[in-house]
Amino acid sequence: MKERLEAIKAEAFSKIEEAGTLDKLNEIRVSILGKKGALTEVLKGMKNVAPEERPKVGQLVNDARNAIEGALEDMKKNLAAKARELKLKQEVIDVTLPAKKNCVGHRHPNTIALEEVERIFVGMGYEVVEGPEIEYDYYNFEALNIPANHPAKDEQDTFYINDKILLRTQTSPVQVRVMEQGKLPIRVIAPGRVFRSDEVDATHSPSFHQIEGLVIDKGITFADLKGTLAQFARELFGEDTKVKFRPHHFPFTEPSAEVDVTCFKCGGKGCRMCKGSGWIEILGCGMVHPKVLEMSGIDPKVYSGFAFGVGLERIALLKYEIDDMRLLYENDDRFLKQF
Ligand code: 2NM
Repeated sequence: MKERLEAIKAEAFSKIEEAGTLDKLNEIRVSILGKKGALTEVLKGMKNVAPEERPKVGQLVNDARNAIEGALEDMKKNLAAKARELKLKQEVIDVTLPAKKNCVGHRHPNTIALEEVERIFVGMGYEVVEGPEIEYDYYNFEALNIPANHPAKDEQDTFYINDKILLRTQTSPVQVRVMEQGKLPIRVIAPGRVFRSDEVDATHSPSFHQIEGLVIDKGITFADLKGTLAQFARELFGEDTKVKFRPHHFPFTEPSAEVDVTCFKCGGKGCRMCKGSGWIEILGCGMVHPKVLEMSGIDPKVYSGFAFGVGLERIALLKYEIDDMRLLYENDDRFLKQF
């Protein structure tokens, strides 16, 4: 029995010494100490040992087990340390490698212009509102006093889904929805994507963006409109900017006007930017038509208001002196990075 134990121990020590990996070491543990292991077999043989001998033999088996477990544990620590050392060696950082370029995104010129316009109007107490891009004919045309025979309604100009539903051609329908809610006074701007069946060229696209403004309260006059837009122009194009209102026609406003600003490039003397005139057209506006107020449930005898609409791309092209609108949609990184 004693010799058998010595033999098991010797074999165990030599196998442990040669194990080399933690997996192999575990296999060795099972083959000796496991249920069917060599040492366990010896314990099972105890029934053949004389009763008076059993404590002594039992002690020997325990000693052997402890010695083998100790050797296993030592080798385990040893192998774990070696594995860790190897891992550290493999994961060494080469500080001489060129760094990975950190490509930070960039706001689109449209977004920069939009945020600038929003900042100006929010600063004057306006709220920014949004609405659906797919609209009812009612909100896009009828509620804005645009009659059925108006050229804007032509299929040549508007994308129709069916005879009642279309892609909005302006963001005014958002403002109709605000007026319908009946909470007065109103002071909102409605930015967003609009659609018109236009051929693509340097100044046109079938999908572009508008920012429309609407103010309704008791006693709002054309003077409020002029003061507001003059302030807007000064904040957007510089303190010395002047505005000029030219009579115009829109079905949804009366009176209506188009607004020019003094050319921020030449200060009004005339240059390439303003095609020699000293003025640049930037938006349309007017006093909201009484019929429009009435259709949305606002009493035109009590309330009055003004509205305006400005093309976002037009502002971005002017502000950044871009001469072709198509550049805004190509998403060429080299172009976008410049602003
Ligand atoms: C423009 C020009 C003039 C306008 C009118 C309205 C509403 F909903 F109040 F009737 N919203 N926007 C308006 C007025 C838009 O764009 C060139």
